[in-house]
Amino acid sequence: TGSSIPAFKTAFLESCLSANVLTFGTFTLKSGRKSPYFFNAGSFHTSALLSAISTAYAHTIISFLASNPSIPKPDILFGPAYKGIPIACSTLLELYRLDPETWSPVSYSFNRKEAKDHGEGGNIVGAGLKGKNVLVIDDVITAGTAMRETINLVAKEGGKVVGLVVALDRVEKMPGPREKEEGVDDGEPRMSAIGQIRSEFGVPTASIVTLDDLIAVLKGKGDENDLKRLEEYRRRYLASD
Ligand code: OMP
Repeated sequence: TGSSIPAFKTAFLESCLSANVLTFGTFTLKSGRKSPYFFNAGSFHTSALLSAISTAYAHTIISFLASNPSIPKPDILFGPAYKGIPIACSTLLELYRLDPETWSPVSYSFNRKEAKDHGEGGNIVGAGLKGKNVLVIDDVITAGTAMRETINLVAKEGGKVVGLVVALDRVEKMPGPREKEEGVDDGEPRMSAIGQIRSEFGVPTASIVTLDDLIAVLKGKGDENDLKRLEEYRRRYLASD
């Protein structure tokens, strides 16, 4: 129920709803799934919204690190291009504001989408990743494809991913072989994309909110029909962990 959600999560979701960062309709996802909702981090483009999203990320990161003492101190906050870029920069500023002692030695960086062969060269803008502890920050996880690409990219640059933080964990199960080939879900239970990454790469993960938090906030407030479609979608694709 809504009462069990921390106030900052409710506030974050309410900002997303009022700014249409969260929208309802029919959306084809990167995974091919047809979703009744979509989270567009690109719509967080006003100063007030940027402040709201970076504050929510910063609080999530601080409690994530506090509750996972085995995570080494991050050297870098890495935001994958494109949507991760303003997120990483603004969140690092907010972390510094909240706790300058811990965060002043930390840098941000991000990747170029296009390879650059002149000037300073390389595919990374900001701090280099070689030998560094990298905390990855991104917008959404669905099937985990984007996150896997980022993990590989950081490894290729010689960095070590020490944690992953997203705004929204859609808590969807991994696509099975039949879904990958024919786009048809076989109805079998499967682990979540984030859970799979956590166990496969041994990397701890966190999210500001999940689909369940969104459903809880929408109850009694949102459009009945949207809510029904969200609950149906959740039943169909909900992960087993
Ligand atoms: P996966 O790579 O399947 O985990 O999908 C995550 C990516 O899909 C995100 O980084 C976004 O580019 C995009 N996405 C959204 O931005 N919002 C959503 O609500 C859903 C997706 C998506 O396509 O799954």
